[in-house]
Amino acid sequence: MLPLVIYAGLLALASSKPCDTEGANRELLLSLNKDLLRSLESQEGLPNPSVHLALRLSDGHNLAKENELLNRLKSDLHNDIQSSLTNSKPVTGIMALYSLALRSSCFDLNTITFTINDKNETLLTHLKKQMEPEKEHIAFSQRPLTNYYQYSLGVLALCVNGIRVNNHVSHKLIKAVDHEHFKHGDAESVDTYAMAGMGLQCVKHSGSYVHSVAELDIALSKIKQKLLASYRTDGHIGNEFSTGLAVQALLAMGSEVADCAAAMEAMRTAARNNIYHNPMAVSQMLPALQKKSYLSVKSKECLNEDDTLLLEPQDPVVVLPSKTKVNVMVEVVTSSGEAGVYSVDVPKGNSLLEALELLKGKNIGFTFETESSLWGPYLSAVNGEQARQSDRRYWHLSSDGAALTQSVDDFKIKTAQKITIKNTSY
Ligand code: B12
Repeated sequence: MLPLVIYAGLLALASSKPCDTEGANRELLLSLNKDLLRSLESQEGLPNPSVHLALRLSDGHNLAKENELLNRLKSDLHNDIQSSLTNSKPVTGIMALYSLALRSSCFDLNTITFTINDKNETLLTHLKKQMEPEKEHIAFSQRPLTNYYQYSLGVLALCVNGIRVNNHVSHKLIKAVDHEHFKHGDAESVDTYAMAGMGLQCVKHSGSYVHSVAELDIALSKIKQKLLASYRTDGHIGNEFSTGLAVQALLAMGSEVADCAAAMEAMRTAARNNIYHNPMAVSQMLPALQKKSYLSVKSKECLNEDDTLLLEPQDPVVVLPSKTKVNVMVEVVTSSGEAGVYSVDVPKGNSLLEALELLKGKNIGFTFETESSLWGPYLSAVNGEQARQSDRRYWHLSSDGAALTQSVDDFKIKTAQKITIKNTSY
């Protein structure tokens, strides 16, 4: 009897941590999936179509909560896009994400319409129309009205929803790959290469690009090569926040899962180290960890879905402010090159946003404004000076000379440092 018990014990040990990586990975996926679902409870502002998309691409579901989010997208996000359209604001990216979110729930997109000048047209007709001024803008200034990331999202969303993408629109994207026009600030934008890769791969599958298939293939292999060349020694492609999209794109472009293994492991390590607490970050990496891409939405049927994803009640986490304070020097460099330096002591662990608020409260001439975005608060104005997208300017953030890879809200102050906020053109 005793040997049997020992044997059973050994078996149980062998099938649990730390050697059972498959089980541990499954648990990690489940916990990320739950984090994303839980983010809906605390979500302020507009419902996030990227979160919906990721929930729908997951293997496990909570159909009631997903449906609730879908309804909020159809009302709140819809109204917001309608009001942007009325005010002639470009909406390519958000409209594309909205259409992908609806498609991921197998919702009939023909029933979704927007009105401009009393004319009611479907979402996809509007999206197709949005691509025209984007394309015209590229023709005279080498860049879309919004950015190449949103332009690629537009191509992807139209194609995934079965709409034929205008050959000239695809051609402009192919040329931009060729001329290496995908920048994020002054660095290459891995996220944009990834999104363009998924968009163009979809166009290739659809067989609608009749300009030159060879040209399309060259662009796709260049994108693949760019993504693979962006592999860091720690396994991330680009940075922690572009790796998810990069893996999605590589998978969509036909790479073997094994070729992405290092990147997947890097994302799992980052997830265990709580790097992905922003729901937007989780929404871009979770599909990749489940070996899916936004292209998978095209074949989604929404049949016999698992509905077992439940959220256990959680004890509220009370974070007491740290008694230790650290000094933050904030340097502001305006568009004319003028620099001003401010100093503030903040509780260790506070966000940069909290530090800036403390600084503002000192009434020593420092002010700032933020705008909400899918990634959280975007710093839009400092000391009354706006850095506008329309002027191709933004407030670039760095800490001791290293560019921040997170928002003012996500970046936590752990040590004394100098933050530089510089009005930069791009
Ligand atoms: C284009 C882009 C920019 C452009 C935006 C203007 C433009 N041309 O449209 C520029 C170059 C200005 C920019 C700036 C920054 N960016 Co940027 N950006 C992107 C990119 C490639 C696409 C965003 C987009 O259009 N999304 C589609 C639309 C539908 O979504 P949206 O939320 O409405 O889009 C707006 C916001 O995303 C906002 N935005 C852009 N970047 C950032 C970054 C943060 C932190 C926030 C809160 C908002 C924000 O601008 C978009 C257009 O209006 C994403 C890549 C990605 N994976 O999402 C990175 C990305 C969002 N950016 C990132 C970062 C780090 C920054 C900076 C903080 C860099 C820095 N060190 O200064 C700054 C923002 C500083 C600030 N003032 O708050 C990270 C964010 C990661 C994170 N964990 O938060 C991403 C994911 C890139 C990456 N892999 O590192 N960015």
